[in-house]
Amino acid sequence: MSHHSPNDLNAFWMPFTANRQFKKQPRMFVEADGMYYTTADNRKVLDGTAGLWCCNAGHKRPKIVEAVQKQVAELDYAPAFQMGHPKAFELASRLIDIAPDNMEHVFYTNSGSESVETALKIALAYHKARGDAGRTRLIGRERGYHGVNFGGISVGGIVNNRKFFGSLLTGVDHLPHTHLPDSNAFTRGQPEHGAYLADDLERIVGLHGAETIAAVIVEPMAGSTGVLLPPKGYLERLREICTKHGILLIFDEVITGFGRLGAGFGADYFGVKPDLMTTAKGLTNGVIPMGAVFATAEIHDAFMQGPENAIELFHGYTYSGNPIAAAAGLATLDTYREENLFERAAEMSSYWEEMLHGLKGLPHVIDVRNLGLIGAIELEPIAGKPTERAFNAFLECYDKGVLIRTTGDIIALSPPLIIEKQEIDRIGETLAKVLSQID
Ligand code: PXG
Repeated sequence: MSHHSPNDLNAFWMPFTANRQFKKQPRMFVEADGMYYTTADNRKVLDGTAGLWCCNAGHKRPKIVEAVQKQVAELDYAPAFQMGHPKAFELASRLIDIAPDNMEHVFYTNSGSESVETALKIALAYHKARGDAGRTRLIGRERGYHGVNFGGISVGGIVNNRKFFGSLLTGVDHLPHTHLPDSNAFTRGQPEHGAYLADDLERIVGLHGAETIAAVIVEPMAGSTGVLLPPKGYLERLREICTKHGILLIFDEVITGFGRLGAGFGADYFGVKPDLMTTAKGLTNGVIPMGAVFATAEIHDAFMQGPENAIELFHGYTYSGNPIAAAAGLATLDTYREENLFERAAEMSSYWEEMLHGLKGLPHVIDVRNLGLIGAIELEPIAGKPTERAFNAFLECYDKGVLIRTTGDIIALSPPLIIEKQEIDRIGETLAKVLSQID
């Protein structure tokens, strides 16, 4: 098959990309299959990142391809409001089957960012529906990533994602992040130190009054900021304090959902139950945009009052529960189950951990972190040139046929859950070579 690259790249303003650098030296994928991308210059690139943490079953999976093809030819679109179609209901039931057991309802969105906005709005409206309308504050965390819409960047804590965009939501406060390199560097799995950081929520409650706080939102494991793991006991403590004060706990599981940690969801892996859970990405294996917010019966039922013909929640999207996305979601769940991919991720995680921690001692490496099929290698930044060292590692790895992600000077890895041991070896060998070569 031949692939033509367009010779004018100017019109497309690319997201979260160094546009001018990219357009001078474009990196184009034209095909994908299993663990590998094919580039426009016909090279195979091993996918060390599952696309952007989303293609958990790998690429071009036959069931998913077929389901999408079939669905688009059968029912392309059905109105999302006041009308339904069977697959959206079937998928919701299937999602509830695999979700933590306190989750009983699903609200569809089209992305992680929309799932976050949806969960924050549900939290606010829930308290109002119960006559507790004074609870309007939202608490996020430093270095948190909750997508790029206004609610998400307000509760989020990544400085560059916030500081260019005005005053954001009011009534937001932040917990401290959980990165303690002095005590936790090179820990395998969850770090020992830092559970006390959750107690900062008590300080925030003391400052504002619990009766003003609607919800706390955190990633059970912070991905985008460079893989910051929850210290042992930290999430349990957050849960305890939220429950004590009637504050809803939202887990943003956009990355940790659908097997990434070797369990269905982060909530399962850590054994801590949130009140709301935001997901996207792995829900459809990244194939069709779709997100879902999971809610407890208690939250859902608080809305189900008043006249039966009245709308209970004034929220939703044209593409909520879109038929093609729902078909992709169903086939994705089939694929995860038939191949036991969540269990597989758990089984592979110790081999994965060995590979990552084998990189300790290489030039520039100041920390290695891992959990499930996630890994991070933190590099010492080049003095005066933050991000440059990691970005060079990214370019070198790409040349050598391995796709990695970088954020700041942190390399983040999150391969499809179908990865084989020799592919883990290949990632390790490539990183070792590149880290020894680059400045
Ligand atoms: N919440 C979390 C926890 C996320 O990780 C979003 C919300 C937003 O999802 P959407 O679908 O709106 O992008 C995310 C997305 C990276 C990377 O390389 C991470 C994300 C997206 C793109 C790149 O770290 N996370």
